Amino acid sequence: MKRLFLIYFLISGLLVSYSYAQEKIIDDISVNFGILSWEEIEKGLKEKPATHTEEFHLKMAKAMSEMHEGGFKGAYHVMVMLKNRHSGKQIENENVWVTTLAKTGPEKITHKLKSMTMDGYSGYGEFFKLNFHGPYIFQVKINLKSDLPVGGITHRVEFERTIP
Ligand SMILES: [Cu+2]
Repeated sequence: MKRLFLIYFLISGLLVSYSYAQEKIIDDISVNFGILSWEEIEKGLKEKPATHTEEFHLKMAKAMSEMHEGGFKGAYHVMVMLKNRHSGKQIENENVWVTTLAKTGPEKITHKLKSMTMDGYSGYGEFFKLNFHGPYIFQVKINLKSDLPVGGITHRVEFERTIP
């Protein structure tokens, strides 16, 4: 999902390694995971677009800032996108949860993600208030209504990020 990758890069305007969108495959489901801080979203909102690309940043930053009842200082926008690995078809309207585990402190947060669309892509997202710096584990739990593409109903995959 090159486009998603691009969104995260463009909004931040900087190379922020933890905000890379990353893909993992679990049971033939392609899971794309991304995270972006509220500060970076706000930075994107302050851009004065001079080019089409910058206009696109601003549009995406605005869309993200208004999602899930709005973001706030200290929050991180967590985003998951699902596709059938074989058909490439987006997997929409399913149940997705993310649990964040801080490695440097006693913090464990679980949110059920809400449906979201960005630039034609459907996904799942929510703002998480993360209180620690350093390494975090993001456990993604996916419950599909049917067991398609393959495997059981519940699928789990983990991502790791270092929160600066
Ligand atoms: Cu969102």
